[in-house]
Amino acid sequence: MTRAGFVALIGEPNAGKSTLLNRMVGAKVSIVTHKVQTTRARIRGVAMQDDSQIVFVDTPGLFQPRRRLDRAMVAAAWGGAADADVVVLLIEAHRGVTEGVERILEGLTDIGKGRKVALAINKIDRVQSEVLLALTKDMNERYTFAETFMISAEKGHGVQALREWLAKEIPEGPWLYPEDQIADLPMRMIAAEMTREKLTLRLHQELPYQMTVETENWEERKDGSARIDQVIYVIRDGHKGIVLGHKGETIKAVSKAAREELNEFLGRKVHLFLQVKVRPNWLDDAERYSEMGLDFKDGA
Ligand SMILES: Nc1nc2c(ncn2[C@@H]2O[C@H](COP(=O)(O)OP(=O)(O)OP(=O)(O)O)[C@@H](O)[C@H]2O)c(=O)[nH]1
Ligand SMILES: [Mg+2]
Repeated sequence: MTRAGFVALIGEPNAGKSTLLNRMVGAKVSIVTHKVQTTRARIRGVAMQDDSQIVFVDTPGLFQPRRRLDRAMVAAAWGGAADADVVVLLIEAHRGVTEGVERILEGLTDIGKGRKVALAINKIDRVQSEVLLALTKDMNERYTFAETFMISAEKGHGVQALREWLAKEIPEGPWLYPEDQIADLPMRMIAAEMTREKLTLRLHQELPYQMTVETENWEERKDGSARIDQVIYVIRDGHKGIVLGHKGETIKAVSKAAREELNEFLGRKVHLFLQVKVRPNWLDDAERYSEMGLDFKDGA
């Protein structure tokens, strides 16, 4: 008897959801940075455990949205939870029960009605064990979690126990993907995300939140390599200058880092071409949202 089901990973921005998804899948499917609001849409990664196929759904962090994009991201995250068989709430061990976590617990009163919710206290490598016991008690007094796990998504501690528990919780049924598939996301989007990760790591302050990357063209070449053309949309002329950098240094470094990661991911040579376009209104442009995998209407 096989099992298959969806497990949504939810939590505040930066909780480590994407890091956990990548560890569960065993490959880098979702981008990770030290900055908040890195993930913008739902990203599916597939993991096998015994006879169970667990489809992990990484979601954007839950926060109080201000802009249209923020609202669409938060809606995508709650939508991921509402569609899942099991929900895992990630919190950061060293930050404890923040206001943001309290707000998520309020949201869970509804979402939790139709499905089990597990708590994963992440980043346990950053705290003493006494802190963990107190936090576990506090969180379980606030919400009836089906189970509590203490993990380090980055180091791997406790992750196998979570995986084995989830494998038993998802419903019986045939697998949803071929056994060797690890992601359900168009390649052009994975490629755009890789470039956005490298940009986010290099750019400061608000700029990462005011740009988006799209793959415009993907050409398979006869020699087995791929030519990938991407556009970086920014909202101001000044931002274009910053993304390009002095003598084009920044964009060159970003392009090199993204290309190297793509080469490795695809297992073949990639020629990556990046172009920067100024689009003052891209944050209110429906087409940009569908390219990101978001629903424009959710941001209204
Ligand atoms: N020390 C420590 N750091 C971690 C752990 N897990 C994740 N991180 C770090 O936390 C930061 C955020 O990780 P992400 O996986 O991008 O977090 P996220 O929840 O997906 O964030 P958003 O996409 O912004 O919602 C990164 O710098 C990770 O390296 C952990 O177990 N221990
Ligand atoms: Mg993320």
